[in-house]
Amino acid sequence: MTDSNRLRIAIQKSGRLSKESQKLLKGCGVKFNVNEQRLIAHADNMPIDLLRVRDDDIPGLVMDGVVDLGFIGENVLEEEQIERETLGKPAAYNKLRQLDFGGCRLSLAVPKEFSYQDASSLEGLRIATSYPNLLRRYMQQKGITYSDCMLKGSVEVAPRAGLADGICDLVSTGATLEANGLYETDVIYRSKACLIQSAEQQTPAKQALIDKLLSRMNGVISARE
Ligand code: PRT
Ligand code: ZN
Repeated sequence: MTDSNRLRIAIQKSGRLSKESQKLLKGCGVKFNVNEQRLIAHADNMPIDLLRVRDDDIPGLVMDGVVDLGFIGENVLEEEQIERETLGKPAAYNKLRQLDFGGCRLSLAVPKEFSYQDASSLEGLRIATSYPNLLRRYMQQKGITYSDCMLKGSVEVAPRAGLADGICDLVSTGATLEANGLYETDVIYRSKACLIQSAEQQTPAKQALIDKLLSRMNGVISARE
């Protein structure tokens, strides 16, 4: 049984957001030790439990009210929100703040040989992506018809493998696109990590703890700007 008096915070178990999320919480004075084998880490000095999960699970855990707070990339958050709205599942949350890590962009990219003039050059292409909802939203705004090819990984090799004409994937330095003979044509979404809270009513004690953490977080982040 989980103790509902303790604040539950979901963080990525391992990956690009994991270390920075833990560092930020520690900077806010939360004392905890992570055991790599364990799903939950209990804070020693505050009534806080950290749930260590795949990043893709974090928006749903917050939107379903299973956890109170979550550290997540805006790209994953918004993709899941559109997905849930389409399926009629709970999709509400409050964004407490954007964070100063996890920066990247979701971009369209095509092979070097492809001649691109503007977004209409993408008409009729098959595009490989792990973000079908954000891609659809962008293409609808531009009035472009396309087909998609859903891949959870190795998106950047899809054109060379003959699975797709182009891709829609996350980019930070651009080295992965370059290494795969692709170039970026359209930035469709700019993302950073953010802290979100469940839309459910909190007890006064839990809300006071959330407010305290947020105020400390604002201090930590502005001190490192
Ligand atoms: O295991 P789990 O499901 O939790 O992790 P994951 O593998 O799904 O995610 P992870 O850890 O790779 O990324 C987590 C979050 O970090 C993403 O959702 C983004 O919000 C953020 N982020 C920031 C990035 C990048 N930068 C990034 N560069 N996520 C992925 N990439 C990948 C991109 O997919 C591509 O393969 O890095 C490659 C491109 O990088 P460059 O530098 O070559 O352009
Ligand atoms: Zn993931």
